[in-house]
Amino acid sequence: MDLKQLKDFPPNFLWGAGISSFQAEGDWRKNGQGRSVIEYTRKEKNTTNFEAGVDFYHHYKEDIKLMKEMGLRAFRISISWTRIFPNGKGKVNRSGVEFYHSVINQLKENHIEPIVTMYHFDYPQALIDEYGGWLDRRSVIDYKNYASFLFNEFGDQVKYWITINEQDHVIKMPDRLGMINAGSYSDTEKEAYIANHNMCVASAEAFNLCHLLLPKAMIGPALSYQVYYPASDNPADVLAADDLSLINQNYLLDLQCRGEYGAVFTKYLVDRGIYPRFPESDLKILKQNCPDFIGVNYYSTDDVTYLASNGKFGKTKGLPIPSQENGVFKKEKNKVLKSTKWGWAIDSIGLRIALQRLYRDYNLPILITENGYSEIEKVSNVDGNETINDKDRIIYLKKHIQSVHEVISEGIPILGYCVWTFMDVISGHSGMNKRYVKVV
Ligand code: BGP
Repeated sequence: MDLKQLKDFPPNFLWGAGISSFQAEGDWRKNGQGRSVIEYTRKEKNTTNFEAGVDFYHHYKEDIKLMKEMGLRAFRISISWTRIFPNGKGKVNRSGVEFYHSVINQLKENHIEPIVTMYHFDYPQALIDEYGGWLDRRSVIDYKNYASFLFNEFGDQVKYWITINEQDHVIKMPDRLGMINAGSYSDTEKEAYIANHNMCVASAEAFNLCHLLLPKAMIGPALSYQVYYPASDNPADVLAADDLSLINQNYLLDLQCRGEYGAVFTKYLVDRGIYPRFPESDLKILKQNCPDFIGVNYYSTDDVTYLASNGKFGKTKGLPIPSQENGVFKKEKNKVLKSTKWGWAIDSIGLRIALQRLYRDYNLPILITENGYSEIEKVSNVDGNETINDKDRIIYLKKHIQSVHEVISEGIPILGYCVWTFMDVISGHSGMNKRYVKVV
């Protein structure tokens, strides 16, 4: 609906940007850093790997100075678990700890609020080698110990914590779970939901620890949240859009914010024989320990039609995130919205819908942990100066921020907005060509 008047953004609104350790830092396996699954992750053809990153490790002081000049009030970093514990647990690498102290101090000195993600895709390879990582219950203990170390070490400086980045994606990407030889998601669905369960219990343990040790801090997950539109007014498509929203994202928030699998999701897992086995007491842990906010990575929306089983019940297609599942849904191209070169629909109203739905369903403050526009930048010469025309990105950001402004005016508590990103980091799958910032 149109709003008659907009409220001001709150004075303490976290106007920020974000990066992740593996995309930005570089300094690969130097200064004591251990191996992570990222080293073995599927890489698109002809793309850069993450070895050098964009050298944030050596340039963070200059970078933070630039952030200050830009007026950033918050910066989301992720801590590389294997810089702290090269083997995922046990012996601490002091040089890694000092690096993050220095980054956080530098941010604080420049009046930029650090937002710290504890694990952003780069899971310790040593834990995979030892017991299979998230597929084994021991992963919960190791994550809890890692979280406890971070809270004790950095807790006096860091107020905003993010437990796991995009768990909803990680469980559907076998290589990020350390299953290097896994063929496709459909081969490994059972494992995905075991990993998902362990991650949820680990997160709940971290929420609990954070609340005990750092009562003034706030902690929450960051998930990739999309809006799914029915591609037609056929009720079967409306149901498919709801179903996809449940099996891709709401299932996770139901577990983390309500401590329950939910009736429809339980039936989905049981029908496919992939409901994980776990002790009954886990549900108590989940119910008693909920996040203080929801972090949202929002880029685009999708249209959805119903896809009949046709004798292939539960068969999925599309990697790493399925684009269809027989008996549930099939994604379709939206006829109204434009897309980026990577096919992501550009939809600022979708962000407003996403924020409204999240607040309606979970009644928690929301932090926009990622939002941004990717492009293949073309340098052109204007009056003897090399420049890039990034008009489309400016429009994208303005419109998305307008949506945030509208939901704030509707009374929905939004803690901040972190653009992806401030620096020219390497894309998760598409190397250096996919850019989120203008570089000249
Ligand atoms: C999110 C990740 C980020 C970042 C972003 C953009 O899923 O949390 O790490 O990569 O997507 O995606 P991409 O780099 O593939 O364009």
